[in-house]
Amino acid sequence: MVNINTQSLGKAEEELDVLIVGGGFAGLYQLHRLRELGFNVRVFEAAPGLGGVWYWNCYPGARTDSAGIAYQFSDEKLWKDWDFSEAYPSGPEMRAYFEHVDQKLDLSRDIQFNTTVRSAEFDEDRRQWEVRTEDGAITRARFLVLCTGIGAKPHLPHIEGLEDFRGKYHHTAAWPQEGVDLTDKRVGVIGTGASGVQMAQSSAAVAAQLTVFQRTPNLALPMQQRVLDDAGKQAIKDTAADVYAMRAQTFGGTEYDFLGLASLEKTPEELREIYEKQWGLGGLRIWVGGFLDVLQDPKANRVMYDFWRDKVHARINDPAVAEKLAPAEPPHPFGAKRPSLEQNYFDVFNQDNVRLVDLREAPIQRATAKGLRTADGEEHELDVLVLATGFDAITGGLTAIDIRGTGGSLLREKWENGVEAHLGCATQGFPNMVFLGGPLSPAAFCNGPSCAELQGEEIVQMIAYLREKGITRFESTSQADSEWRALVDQIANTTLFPLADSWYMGANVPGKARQLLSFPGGVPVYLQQWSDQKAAGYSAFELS
Ligand code: N01
Repeated sequence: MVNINTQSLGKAEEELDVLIVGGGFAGLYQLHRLRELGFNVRVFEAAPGLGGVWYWNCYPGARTDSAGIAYQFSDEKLWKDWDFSEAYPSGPEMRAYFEHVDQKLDLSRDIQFNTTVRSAEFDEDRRQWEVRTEDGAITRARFLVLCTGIGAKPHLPHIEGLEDFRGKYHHTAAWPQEGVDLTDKRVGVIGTGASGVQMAQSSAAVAAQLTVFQRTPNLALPMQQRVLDDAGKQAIKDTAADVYAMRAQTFGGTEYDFLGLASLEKTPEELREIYEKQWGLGGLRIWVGGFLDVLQDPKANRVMYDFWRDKVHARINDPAVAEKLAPAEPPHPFGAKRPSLEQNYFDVFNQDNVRLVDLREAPIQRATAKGLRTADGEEHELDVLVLATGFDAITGGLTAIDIRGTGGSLLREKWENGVEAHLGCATQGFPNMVFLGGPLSPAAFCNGPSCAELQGEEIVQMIAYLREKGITRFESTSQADSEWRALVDQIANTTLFPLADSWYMGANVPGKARQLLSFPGGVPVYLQQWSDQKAAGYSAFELS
């Protein structure tokens, strides 16, 4: 459709049908499928390797919180000769998986690594995006497909005096690729989200002293990790096709779905039995595979919280520490912040070399040459400080790029007071541009590879439709964008998500607009909306 110019990679102006930003699950799916359909397509990836978050988040102990059976592509030629060694794969194994995918699908030949996109500007006359990379090269593409994911931009809180600290400090998402030796070191971890929980587990095993700086307890759930023997690996293959078919039909694009709507219709004994069973199965099941009212009704939520709290208290020797990790009053409704999966997170606080500092009691005052000083006057001496402080999640990867749409308007300015985006994939003023796993899509509530494929396939189909009809420009409308946002808000307000200060709500980054940033209606409802759009010839978009 667009003239192909085969000049050397990125150095001169180059014209593509589709330019994809990001080489994680979503970007790779786009590359593979669009190439299959004959589009001239390329991926720009900032890292030297594949995997997106799995490349950057190489901190010790990183692993998936989704079972490997669902956390991979559904293409049989990829899974039939691939095995994870554990039910929940480690970071290094995820990286090996991406190499396997690359080898099977021959992806790298169309991926430009070490290429950070700085800006993108829509050229109305040519109906193309003009994309500039860090090295100054310009690439033109009819369609810009942004696959930057939910965790592309680390959140680094301001800590007074950090430059004075004589030890090393690293954010978990910018962990040195060569690793950091924590053996016999005094390690401090700020943050108790998924990254902090995993860092705490891995550091506690080797550090001379681990200090966990907790602002909000993590209502973490048992992973129930297990090593997969040959029979376990075969069982995964035997059920793979069914699992992949199921992903489009379950709320979170996972291998299970909610058990029912109303936990409170069960007797306490029945409910306990169900929760015990789910606890034993492990994973996020008890959260997005339990009862819907737990996420909607404060009473049902409290029953769940109390069940969780009893379990945690039973594992911690010191009642005062137990109370900080699992307080009598919930810090927020259960599940309104993303629960992490833990293996021995709570147990490490029984070790002599592990200490919990409650930042609600004594906030961090400043960094010193030796460590961190808290408001109670104590100086916590450290050799390594780990910033497990999360991300400017969901929107950060997009707003970090200077994206200028019609009339030179900047995406980051447009979204300053909140995001409006039709189907969570496109927004008025930014023609021929889509984002995957972005704001107002199911992203945060959807198993990554599932939505990379399910939302991704909708995007592929739409681009193919445009080509078939000879349409060279599409744009969302203000009306479609605001109606979609209203739908997200309306569903959100039936849930308890807005009650927590989470990254789901944009509340973890000071100054960021507060709104539920992911579509909370579940994958099937989301896909139905796409299907309606498709049937109507994508009529909510302006096509020309
Ligand atoms: O980030 P987070 P994350 N002073 O935002 C604390 C995915 N992920 O990287 O809760 C002190 O959850 C902050 O405290 P509070 C997954 O979807 C997945 O851990 O705001 N503390 C919080 O405890 C996950 O949900 C995996 O009070 C400060 C922590 O830092 C998402 O990415 C692994 C602070 C940040 O937690 C994000 O997870 C990793 C400050 N100034 C990530 N600022 C797996 O699947 C922040 N905090 C395994």
